[in-house]
Amino acid sequence: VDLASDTLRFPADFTWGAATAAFQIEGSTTVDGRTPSIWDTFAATPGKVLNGDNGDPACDHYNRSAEDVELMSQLGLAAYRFSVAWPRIVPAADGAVEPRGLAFYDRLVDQLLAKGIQPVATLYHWDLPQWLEDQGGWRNRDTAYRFAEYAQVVFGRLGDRVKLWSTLNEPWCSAFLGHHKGNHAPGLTDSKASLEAMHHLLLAHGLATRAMREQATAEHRFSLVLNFTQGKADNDDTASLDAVRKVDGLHNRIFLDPVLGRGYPADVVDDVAWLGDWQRVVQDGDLDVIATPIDFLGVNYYSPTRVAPAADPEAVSDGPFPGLRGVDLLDPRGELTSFGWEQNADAFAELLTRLGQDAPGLPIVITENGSAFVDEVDELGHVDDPQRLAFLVDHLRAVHRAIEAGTDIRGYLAWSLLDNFEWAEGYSQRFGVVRVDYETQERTVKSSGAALARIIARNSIPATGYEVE
Ligand code: GBH
Repeated sequence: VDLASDTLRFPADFTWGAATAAFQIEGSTTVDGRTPSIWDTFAATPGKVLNGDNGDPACDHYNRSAEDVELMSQLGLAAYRFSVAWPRIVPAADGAVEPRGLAFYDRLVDQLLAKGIQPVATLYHWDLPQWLEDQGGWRNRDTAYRFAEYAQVVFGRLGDRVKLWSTLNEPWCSAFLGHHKGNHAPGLTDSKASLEAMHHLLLAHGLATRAMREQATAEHRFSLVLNFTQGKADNDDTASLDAVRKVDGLHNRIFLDPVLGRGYPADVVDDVAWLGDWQRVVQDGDLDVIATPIDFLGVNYYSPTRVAPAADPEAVSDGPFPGLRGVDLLDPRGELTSFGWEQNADAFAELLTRLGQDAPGLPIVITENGSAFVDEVDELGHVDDPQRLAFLVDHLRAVHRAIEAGTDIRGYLAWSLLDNFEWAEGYSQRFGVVRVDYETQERTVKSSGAALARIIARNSIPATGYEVE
């Protein structure tokens, strides 16, 4: 690391890339035997997704993967994180495997390898087959076993070429946004059920990791991708620190601790006990399965969470955290993204530094980080997005700082390669470093994307300012 100069250099073997997810980019939702996922159902339900948007045609990536891989190659990506659509692989309750679904990912992996791009596969990025939801979805323990079977199938087909695997993307969102807040599929608002879904998701992660490890070689690396936030209070009195503790517990620790073999954190279990006995779904041996060792942790980070102690310590907090009481969730601060999220790279550095201390010896890959802004296309067809570039550079400085503080961070994958279907916000929020024109499907590398390419080529960022030569 180059301390003295005006350049912040990343470790020589640092892996640069970008990420996407199946439902957000593929389109072709009824093609080659695919059946609906819970997100197809949710999007078809009036009022759930902005403007009535749905997964078709999205970025038409299903038909354009060769072109998109070429684009990745032009950007110099060393790695590409994608997800596999479960309803393409196991479309129906009979459990039969759909060869055309597997063939798509098989081709994608070959296209990536032909360009020297390392594939990073995520098995579940929120698109649960609707047939499984009809059997109770993540509220049903059986779904965890079905997931392990599906993982084995995909690993069996791609594992000869894909070395880096993640089981779930952000089970916090699947469990809590999907079953408590209800703004994500399947759209339930049952707090206790959301904790049961959480347990089954974590169980699914452990079972799938075990199943894949049985077929694995020494080169394979298994992981779970969690979304983290950093709780922030204005004061450091006991009540403020307790508000931070609660949000940290229900966002970060309730997922990370059991995976690290520490079980569900006692303080959080205590905080949510008033919801009822969700731990009735925890069976003997489950925590051992969930604690199956992972080789790296995928960290997704977007923004901090501002909190203050509530006047009434019993008051139930509105928002995404089941069972949270006595905490006011405050508005984000400063210049917000178009999504209304706070931009706070210092909080990212704090989070990463703490993770390095809390989980020593566990390598971290930043599996998502990025920002949504309203982009303008100028007369020349260029997209200049200085705000997205500033977000990128600020957050890379945070990563660099955390590495220097001792956190073992192996790579950074920008969210996202392409503008795409932003869940409940439909196509209104653009996170891509490449613009997608949804009428023509034309791709245009934004100025942030061009800068990312230069950052990758240099393996460094400027210490100050946002000019990337
Ligand atoms: C990720 O989710 C997803 O993995 C990805 O698919 C998605 O496109 C991307 O980020 C951008 O959204 O408003 O109270 O729910 C990030 C999900 C973002 C969830 C911040 C929590 C704020 C809290 N997180 N969000 S709340």
